[in-house]
Amino acid sequence: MTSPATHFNHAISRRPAASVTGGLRAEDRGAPDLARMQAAHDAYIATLRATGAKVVVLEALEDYPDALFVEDTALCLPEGAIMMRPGADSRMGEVAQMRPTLAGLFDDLRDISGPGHIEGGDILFTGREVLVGRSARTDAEGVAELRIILEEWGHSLRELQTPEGVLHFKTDCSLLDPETVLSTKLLDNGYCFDGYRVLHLPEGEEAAANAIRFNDVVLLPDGFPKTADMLTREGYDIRPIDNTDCALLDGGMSCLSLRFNV
Ligand code: CIR
Repeated sequence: MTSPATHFNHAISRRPAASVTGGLRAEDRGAPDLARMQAAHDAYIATLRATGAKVVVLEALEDYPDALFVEDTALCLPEGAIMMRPGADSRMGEVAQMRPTLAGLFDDLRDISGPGHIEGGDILFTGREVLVGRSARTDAEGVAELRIILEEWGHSLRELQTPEGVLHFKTDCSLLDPETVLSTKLLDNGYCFDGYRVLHLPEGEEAAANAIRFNDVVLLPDGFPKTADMLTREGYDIRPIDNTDCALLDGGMSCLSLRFNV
């Protein structure tokens, strides 16, 4: 079964720049290793391409250390794309860098014009609805502006809360198929995923929560054997990807691409 929330013919990624070593992070656990990060990024793109999707790979942007985390700049839906308005000042300029690429692909391109803020990492499209977590990066005004556009496109938006200390809503969850969500117990507090089947991350493997279902495979951070076993037992075809360096900047599988159908 295919769904516009899990099956895609296109993706956009951006190469990490040397400046990525200065990327934002909640806690400093050391700087990422650029060469290893590039190798992991290559493996990520090859995995997306192996499913048959066309992957556009944009040039690195030295002025924007976090620009490889393209997901935060836009929301791509079947009806069109919406440029976000990041809550991190240093990331605001990334939106204008992404806009021309999406303008070339989408007939209907909208902008969150502010004053509110919203980042793509706080948005989970499940096919039946759009879940948005308010966070330190995504505020009520940003969500309200998104809601107006989504209502016009016939999507319902459910506003939730990203837990304190968690960067983005999707830092702690992923869509595995239109009925199933992978989530930390912390995020799945009993109401977020009402109506979905929820698989909880095994204890100690919460950092594997940011995975992506992309066509018939699930890209999962490498090094989480209990999660890998659980998903394999559940019938998912997993592709482990080294996330060591992105994790130092609070990034995961979803952040590294925009995924859509055109
Ligand atoms: C940031 O703090 O904005 C970046 N270092 C990480 C962004 C991760 N993006 C995402 O989860 N969508």
